[in-house]
Amino acid sequence: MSDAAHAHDDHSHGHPSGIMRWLTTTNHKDIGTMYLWFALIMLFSAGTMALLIRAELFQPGLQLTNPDFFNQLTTMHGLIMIFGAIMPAFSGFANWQVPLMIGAPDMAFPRMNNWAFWLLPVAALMLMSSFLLPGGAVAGGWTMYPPLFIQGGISYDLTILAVHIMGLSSIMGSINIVTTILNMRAPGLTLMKMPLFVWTWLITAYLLIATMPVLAGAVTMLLTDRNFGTHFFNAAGGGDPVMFQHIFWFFGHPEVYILILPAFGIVSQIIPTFARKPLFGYASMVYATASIAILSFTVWAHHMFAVGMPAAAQLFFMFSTMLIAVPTGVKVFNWVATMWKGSLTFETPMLFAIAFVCLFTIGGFSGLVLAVAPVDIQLQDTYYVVAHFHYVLVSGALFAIFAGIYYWLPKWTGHMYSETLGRWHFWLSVIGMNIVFFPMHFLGLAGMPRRIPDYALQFTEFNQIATVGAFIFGFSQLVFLVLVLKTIKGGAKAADRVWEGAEGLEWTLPSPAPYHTFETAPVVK
Ligand code: CU1
Repeated sequence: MSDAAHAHDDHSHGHPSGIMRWLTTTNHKDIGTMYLWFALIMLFSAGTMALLIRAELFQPGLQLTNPDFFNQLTTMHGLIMIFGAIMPAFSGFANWQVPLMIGAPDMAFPRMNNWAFWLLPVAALMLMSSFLLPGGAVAGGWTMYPPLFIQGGISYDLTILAVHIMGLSSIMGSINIVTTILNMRAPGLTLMKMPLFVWTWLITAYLLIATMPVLAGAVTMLLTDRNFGTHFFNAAGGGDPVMFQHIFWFFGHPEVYILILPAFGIVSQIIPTFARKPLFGYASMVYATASIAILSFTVWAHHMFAVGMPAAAQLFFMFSTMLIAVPTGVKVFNWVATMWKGSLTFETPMLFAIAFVCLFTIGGFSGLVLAVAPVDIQLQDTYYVVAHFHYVLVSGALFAIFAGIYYWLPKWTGHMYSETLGRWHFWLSVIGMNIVFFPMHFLGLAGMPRRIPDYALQFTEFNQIATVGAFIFGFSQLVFLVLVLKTIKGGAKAADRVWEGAEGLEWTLPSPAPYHTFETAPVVK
């Protein structure tokens, strides 16, 4: 942090220090920092699980794991990446940037902000410790489908409780974000002048408030089925296991957009800066984001084509899913149009943002393939699905998170990161990521099932390629860790205007560092 920032941000007088400072902080920047560190720790934890999975799959047969432990790894990898890494990382960005970008002194409910964060490590510890319980962690997949989930051991109840706590955290965080954005904008900063990142988080927060209680309801019914003799999902007692899938995916599909809309927001901040042009089609970006959010409630059964449903229902969910490609296409068009004839430069944030546009679009297209009901029935539970959602979540959500970190780290720390290390991290990540996940399309089309520790011989080569890619991708994240630590500890002082040539867009950056927030909305040139 720069000296000037220290003068304004000095909270040391009469305030706790050391660990108590972090436990009790109500400062949005502190809480944003904690969210980001928590997300990074979870990324490395769940990433280690992914490497164990890939090591096991390097060749057919069982090498490192038994089938049950393998399934525990896939479940926990998914749960922790979603609820521990991606969502908290976006919460970190929201905490740092939303107040700064709208000219608010802090979040609307600073104490609730602290509480929302500190629930997360509790939930994560509960989830992780379930590996050590009798019977091990949940092995039925992160989607927790009955009847398998109803039969599991004590860790299944612990997982339900952890999901409740994470949901509580998300709801409190979202109420805070909505209230802050709607009530605490600087005078003159109308909704349609807000930076795109703020817009995408406002819409994401509404999605969270609408869907987290649905997930809570679903897992509560699992809890009572498991412990209190109800039969919501038990066919023998008149219940319906498929109903769980309907309820789960009514949460689960909007959740997909919870994991990607803030990424759209980050990329929409970065591309104009490095193209030195205002964002093309600002209003259409806002409406496209809102359309995606609304449509996301109408597509849930595309995850369940294989359970069997009337042709009319298959058609409805197929076409509603395809419809989402329209607003998403609007966004991709706008990002490309923003770059068109711009004065482009390719610093690390821009590299990750461009990779996002290209590679997320691959994930979008494979999503369209999967939307086609008869095709989906063929590809259900194959590696094609794994390839699809990892293009969306790794080269989509995670790359946007990296882009945003590189973009704002100079503002957050007062130091410039190493562009050399940043480029190494980018190229190793982008190459590694494609080596892991592209061959999975072929494996899936050839019929290799997901969540299985062993496979038939003909799948060997593509699995070996994928595993090599996974270790390249995984270990290149250590470059990122070193870069972040070096940037925090020192390095060149960041300029007031970090990204030169984007002055006309200053107020959306925000730059220079708003250690004091502005009183009225700055005029966009
Ligand atoms: Cu979906």
